[in-house]
Amino acid sequence: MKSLVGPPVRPASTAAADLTLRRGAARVLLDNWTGTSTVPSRTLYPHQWSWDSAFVAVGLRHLSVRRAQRELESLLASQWADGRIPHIVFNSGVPHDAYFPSPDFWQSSGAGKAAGAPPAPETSGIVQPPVHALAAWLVHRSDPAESRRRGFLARVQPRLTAWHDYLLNRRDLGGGGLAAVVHPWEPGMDNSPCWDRALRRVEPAPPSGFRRADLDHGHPADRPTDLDYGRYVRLAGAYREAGYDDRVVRHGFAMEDPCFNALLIVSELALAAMARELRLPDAPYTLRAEALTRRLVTRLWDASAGLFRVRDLHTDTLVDERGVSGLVPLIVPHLPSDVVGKLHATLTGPRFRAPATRLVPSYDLTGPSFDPQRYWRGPAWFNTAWLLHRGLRAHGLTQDAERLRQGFLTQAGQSEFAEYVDPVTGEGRGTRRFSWTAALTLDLLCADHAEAPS
Ligand code: 9WN
Repeated sequence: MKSLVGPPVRPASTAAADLTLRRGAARVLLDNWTGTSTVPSRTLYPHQWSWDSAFVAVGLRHLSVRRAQRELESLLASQWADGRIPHIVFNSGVPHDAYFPSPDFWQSSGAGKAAGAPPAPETSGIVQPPVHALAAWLVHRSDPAESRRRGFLARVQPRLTAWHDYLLNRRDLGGGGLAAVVHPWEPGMDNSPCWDRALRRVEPAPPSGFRRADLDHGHPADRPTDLDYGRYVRLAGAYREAGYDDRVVRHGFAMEDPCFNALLIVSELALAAMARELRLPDAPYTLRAEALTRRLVTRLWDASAGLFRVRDLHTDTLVDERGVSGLVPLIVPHLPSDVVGKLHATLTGPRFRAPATRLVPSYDLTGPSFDPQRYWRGPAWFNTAWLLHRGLRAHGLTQDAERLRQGFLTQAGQSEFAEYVDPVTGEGRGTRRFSWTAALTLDLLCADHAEAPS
């Protein structure tokens, strides 16, 4: 492996550079806006994605609070009656062959009808990490008067509560009080080495049965392999055949993911803040956040490794891999102090080397499966860096937070708002003009970082 370079240095004329960056980021969001929401990328991801929309709203609030509200509300309009927020909301104007799996694979309005899928629009049947309530709260905070005038929180709060209820009731597959993910696309870190062992149990769907559209736009060396895709298709197809009913399906993949559950905790705290604003009782949310924090530590913390692990519910064991997902719980405000200290040591130690590396690698730099290029197997992503920036600030680690922020802004500008970067060289990877990279750039340039909750 090439030697690690120091953190990128930002130009002396930072004010001028920031203005250029801000304009560039705004341009990406304007170009990727469809009229009701924002596509992650015009080419690779031409529909609305769930956690992307939440990150996009966090950035859009600095351009137009109304548009940020719309972004979230358009996603919530496709929520299923059982509370789930689907990971993709399909744009009916986009041809089916532009993205795989397309609506005719998921068949939400038919196969998902009993589980409460809306008759339109078509959606996927799986979910993504619950960062939406945090995003909604930040959108509210950026202009509380406008938010109150439009009754924004009063409209979104019940839907967000139903979303969390779904996760805590239907997705507590391990019985330990955490939400489980049932497909590698659900934690949003699709081909992380954390899933490798569990995926070996899944018989891949034959490649002749589907055609990948991602390779029309992405480089095969950057994207997941065909074998991984075959397994993704098999798992999603089995869920569809079971009517997306978590009460009857036997999921071939069931994991408790630390990032997913940490975001649930901060989003519960955001719901508590919303409840106070709406003069509703906040105790149900604060109590749930406290209980979830205890369970996160009990079920997923590995003190000897100094990070949170994924729990495989098929074997009821912790997965022996170190991914960035295991660091993201730093964003949880009420963690025990020894956990915070060890997480910080791991983040800054030889396995992740942040913020001395480019952002934060998605996987242990010294791990057996590290690959600086391929998707979630090493490359550094901007959304996880943004979450860790919030985590560092939440625990008073402001110097490292500021270094990470500076590194983020430099990489975003140099890579033309890339989807992710090589953590060693900083070279941009994946698609460019990627929406959440632009949105979170705007947030790191414009936000008052003292806003609560963390
Ligand atoms: C599958 C849209 C999404 C992100 C995910 C990222 C990638 C999709 C794909 O793109 O996943 O959902 O086709 O690879 O892994 O986090 O939400 O940007």
